[in-house]
Amino acid sequence: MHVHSLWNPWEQWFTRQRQEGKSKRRKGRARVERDTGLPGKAGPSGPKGKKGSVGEREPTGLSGGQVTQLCYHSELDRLKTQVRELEAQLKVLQATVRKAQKVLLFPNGMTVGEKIFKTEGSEGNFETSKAVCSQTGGLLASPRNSAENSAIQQIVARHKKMPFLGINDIQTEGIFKHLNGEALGYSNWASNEPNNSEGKEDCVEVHSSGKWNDRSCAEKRLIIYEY
Ligand SMILES: [Ca+2]
Ligand SMILES: [Ca+2]
Repeated sequence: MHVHSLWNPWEQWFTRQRQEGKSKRRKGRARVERDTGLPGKAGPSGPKGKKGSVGEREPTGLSGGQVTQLCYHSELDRLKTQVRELEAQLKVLQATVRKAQKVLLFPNGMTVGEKIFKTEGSEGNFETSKAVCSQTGGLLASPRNSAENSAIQQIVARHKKMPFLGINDIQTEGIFKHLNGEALGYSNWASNEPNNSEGKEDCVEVHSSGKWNDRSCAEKRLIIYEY
C-alpha cells in the first residue's frame, strides 16, 4: 500500500504522457484525412469500348501425343537413312559377288540373275545327264527365258558340244515340259522343229546358234546343270 502510494505520481505522469501521445496521433490522422480526403463512391460505368484487333496467336506447346509422334518420325528418318546406306552397301556386295562368280565360273559356267549354269565337260544321254546333275545338287539346264538360253549357248560355244535341256515330251508326244512338269513358257525352236523325226525324238538339244531341236534321248550330249 505504501509502495503503491509512493509510485503513484510517476504512474500519473506516464498516464498523462500516453494520453497526450494518443491525442497527437489522432490529430495527425485527422490532418492527413483532411488533406487527402477519403475515397468516394464508384461512379457509373462508362460507354463500352471498341473491339480490339485480333492479336497474333502465340505458338502453342506440344501435347504428349505430338511429342511421341515427333520421336516416331525422327526414328523413322534415322531408319530410312540406315536402309539407304545398307542398300548401297548391298549393291557393292552384289557387284563384287557377280565379278567373283564370273571369274570362278569361266569358262565352264555362266550366271543369269540368281541362276548359275555350269558344266564339267562330261557327256551322257538324257537319263545319265539328269542323274549326274541330281548328284551335284542341281538340275539339268532348263532355260526359262532368252537370257538363260543365251548363257547356255555361250557354254555350248566354248565347249563346241551340244547339251540336252531338262525339257522333253516323253510323257505326251508333242507336249514339251520342264522336268518339274511345268509347261513351256519360253522356247527357241529351230525352223521345222520339233519334228519328232522317225517318231524317236523326245529330248531337246541346243545348237551353237542357241536354237533348239528335238532329238533322241539316247544320244550323248554335254551335261550342263543349273543351280
Ligand atoms: Ca517327241
Ligand atoms: Ca528334230
